[in-house]
Amino acid sequence: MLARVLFTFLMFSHSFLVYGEMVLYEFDIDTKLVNFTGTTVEALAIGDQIPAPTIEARIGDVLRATFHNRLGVSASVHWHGVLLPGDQDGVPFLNTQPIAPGQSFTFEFPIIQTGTYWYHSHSDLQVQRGIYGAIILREKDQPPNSIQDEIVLFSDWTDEDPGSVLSNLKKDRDYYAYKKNSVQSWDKVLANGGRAIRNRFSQSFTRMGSMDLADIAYDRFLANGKSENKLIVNDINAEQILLRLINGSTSSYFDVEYAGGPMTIIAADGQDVEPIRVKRLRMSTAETYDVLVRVSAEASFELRATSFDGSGFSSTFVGAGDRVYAPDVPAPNLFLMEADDMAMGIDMTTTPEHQGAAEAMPKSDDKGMEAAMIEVIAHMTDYQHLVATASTVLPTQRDWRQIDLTLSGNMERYVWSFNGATLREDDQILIRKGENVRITLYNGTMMHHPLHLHGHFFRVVNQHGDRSPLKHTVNVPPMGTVVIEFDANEEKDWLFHCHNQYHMKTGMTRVFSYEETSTYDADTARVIQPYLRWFNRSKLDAQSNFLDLDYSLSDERHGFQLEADSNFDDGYEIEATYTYYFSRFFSTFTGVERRKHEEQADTSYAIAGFNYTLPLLIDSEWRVDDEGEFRVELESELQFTRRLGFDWRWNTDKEYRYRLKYNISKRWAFTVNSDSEYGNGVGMQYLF
Ligand SMILES: [Cu+2]
Repeated sequence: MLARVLFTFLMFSHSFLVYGEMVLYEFDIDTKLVNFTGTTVEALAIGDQIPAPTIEARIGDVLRATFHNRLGVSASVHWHGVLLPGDQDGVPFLNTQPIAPGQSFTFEFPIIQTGTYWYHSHSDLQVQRGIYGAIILREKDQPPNSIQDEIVLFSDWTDEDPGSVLSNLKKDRDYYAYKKNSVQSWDKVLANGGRAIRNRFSQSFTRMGSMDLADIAYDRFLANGKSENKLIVNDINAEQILLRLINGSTSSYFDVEYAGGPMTIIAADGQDVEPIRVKRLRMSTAETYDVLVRVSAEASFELRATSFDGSGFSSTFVGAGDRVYAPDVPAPNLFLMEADDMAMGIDMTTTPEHQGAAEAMPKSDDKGMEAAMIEVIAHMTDYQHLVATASTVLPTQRDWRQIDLTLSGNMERYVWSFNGATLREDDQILIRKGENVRITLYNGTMMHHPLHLHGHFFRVVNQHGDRSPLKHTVNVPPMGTVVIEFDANEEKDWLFHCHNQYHMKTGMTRVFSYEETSTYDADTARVIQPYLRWFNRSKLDAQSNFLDLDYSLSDERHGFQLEADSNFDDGYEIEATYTYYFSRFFSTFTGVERRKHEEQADTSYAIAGFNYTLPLLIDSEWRVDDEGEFRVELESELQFTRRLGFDWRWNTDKEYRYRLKYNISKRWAFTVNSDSEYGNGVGMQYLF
């Protein structure tokens, strides 16, 4: 169905805004067939466009936007970074009702800020399917001779249904690493030499596991909905234009570089900052940056946004002349990268030195460039260089509330959380209107997390003290600590979450509630978080010497497992257990086992015990049965190459199973095994 787009201005004279205008938008939210890869698939679109049409308004205007949901499922629209009344924020169930199928919703709020922002669905994983667009909020009066500005909205695309992406991540953390050929196997560790080997041992010994940049293998990276995008420079004599960069991806970070020379950052997350010149800019998911770039009548300069795992990029060519390409950004070498490097923002793949001052001098008549700008930052990966244009110090003489949040997760089971608890388990953080809130964010995981607070700007405390920049989204690198502070000047309830949609939906979310005015209902956590549900992670092993079915159903905290194996002759073993996961490293279980060994008769036992991950990432199971028999079992696996792996298990009853596995796809593998009970054999393994 074609979407209707209505765009009118009305004078707004008799109301509370004496100088503003009512800006009206009206869109359908509907499905749309797209073909980004050669395959046609069904996506979701606002106004029949991906990205959605750009919404523009000026400070003092009232924005009234109506959305008609033509989908068979409910939808929502959140205004990312826009300050507005809570009931317009668009988080379903928390502060705005979802737009039910066939229903419409009209948002209406005054515009009280300027800058580059974006809007997107906050329902399910609809962002991944196309429901995102740009917002430009301008000054009341456009300054004379103002420079041409253009949106460049980056995103990531997979032909696969995002719900199935998440189920696959729940089955195996390396599900997409296999597809991307980025499995961190031992052949690569060895090829990278001594330091990589030391890293691997220390990461296994400390049980941290290896560094991970991106969980998902994307089919395309897009800029304004295209792999290759063109921007026309209107004025042939123009020397520079303003690019409003938006990372509207679902879970990608981009390294952005411009072929026409350093970009001058003048705003971050819609807020003005002192201009700085940057050769390569790391953009976390959901951040925006306004940058000035040089243009030329003779050249078409490439703006390249490379996914920071090196798996692909989008190109935007600015201008109409001969093409000038941005350099390739080498894929980072995860084997040589240690957590400290990432926490400090040092990227081992780039030259750490800044460019020489002479080379970096502003071209000819870039007036107004300050001395500080002579320096060009080679690769900006954190916020140390951002300086607000005025003091951002919070009101003095107020109470401070200190909140400590550890970003936590279990990559193996793909559960993400704060302080070890998902939203469903620990939902609210209470604050009071009129206090200053300081949050110390410590990232205890091996991934980056882009954290976003609704309804407020926070200061990201950096070396510039009083002039620490204001942002709405902040990256916390692996093992890194970031301190943010905000003025609690709102009411009711606001979401705080990782903007990696797959992390948000699996638990890394909290609600900031103003004590006196909160309307939060604990039951809503379940509804906000539909992906905190049961996931299946199972394996079938059909071997010449036995058949083994390993079936597991779990949510973030509980698991039910059924393991059955048999040689269909004189031996079998069936074990049914319930597991409670306390942490990444520790879980307890209880259940029943029935087994028969060769000549012996069938016997059944009740069993109970715990699992604990030992250094070198060896899983240990300590169990006792109702006859007082005690058993310890150890198991682990080694990935030699992308396809070739080895796993083993051994227990104190002298039972063992060794298996060599050769993956022909992520789900199917040839296996050769040796089992103490069933002897030797060959067969196939299937992951489902
Ligand atoms: Cu995250």
